[in-house]
Amino acid sequence: MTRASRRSKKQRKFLKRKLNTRAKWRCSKESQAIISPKVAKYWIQRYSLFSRYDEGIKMDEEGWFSVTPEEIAVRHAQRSVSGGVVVDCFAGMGGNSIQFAALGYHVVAIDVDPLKIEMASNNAKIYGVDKYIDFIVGDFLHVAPSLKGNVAFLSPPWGGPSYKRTENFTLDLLKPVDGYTLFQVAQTITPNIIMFLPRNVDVCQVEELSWLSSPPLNVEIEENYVQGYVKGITAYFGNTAYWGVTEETTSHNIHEI
Ligand code: MGP
Ligand code: SAH
Repeated sequence: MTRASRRSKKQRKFLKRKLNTRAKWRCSKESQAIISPKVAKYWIQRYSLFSRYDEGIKMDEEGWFSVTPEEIAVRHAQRSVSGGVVVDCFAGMGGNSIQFAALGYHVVAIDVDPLKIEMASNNAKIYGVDKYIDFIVGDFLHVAPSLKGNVAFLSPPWGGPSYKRTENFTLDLLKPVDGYTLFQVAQTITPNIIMFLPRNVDVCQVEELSWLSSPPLNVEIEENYVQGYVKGITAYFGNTAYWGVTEETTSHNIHEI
């Protein structure tokens, strides 16, 4: 690493810390009743989470740190197979469901927490897409086997913001059960699976998920950025993996988006 790139990384860290401190101060001044200091750093990013935030978007604490940033959710929707039904297996605040619906999919949005489903439904109304989404309060592990869809989208809990403390995030750290089980349950819906995962996830393990199917599924892996910061990794399986694993030089395709 050159001295210049080291310096710019340091500067970026400093700027980030400064912004977070400022966010905490503004939160305590402006929105004491709604925003806790724990979510302050996410609140400052609110328009990248929901561009229509000011129109009445509702969030809870887990929602603040888990919702998929809007431009990444748009990307997920654009990268799905065309048309049909998307099952959003861990719907949360509806960040992904809304963008799938906006692109013309019919969405089945599942979340185990009834309050999250209420918030997701409110948020979908703001985007004018609630009529294209069926909301289900339920446990994905129980509901999935009775569903069929063209795409299964999984953004499960990563164990909270502390996910980044580990250098290599292994799939057994996902919740409510390990990533292998989640993937196998999702396969009862469809082999076309999209998973949004931590940026420090063990990419080899992610690739191995494709071997849970016979013949192995195509897999494609990309990093997702917002304003130059990597926010997560998306793995596309089955027909959602456009480029597949056809290159003889690589066992997986990782590219920056
Ligand atoms: P982050 O790493 O907590 O934020 O989450 P940030 O601003 O990159 O933190 P920093 O300390 O590196 O500056 C980044 C993104 O990951 C969030 O915007 C969410 O989209 C996603 N995310 C984070 N968590 C803890 C979860 C989770 O538990 N589940 C899901 N599905 N997504 C999460
Ligand atoms: N992609 C979502 C964020 C998902 S966060 C968004 O953009 O808003 C993960 C979600 O999984 C949380 O809302 C949590 O309530 C939900 N969840 C946890 N265990 C679950 C289970 N067993 N079945 C369904 N949902 C579950």
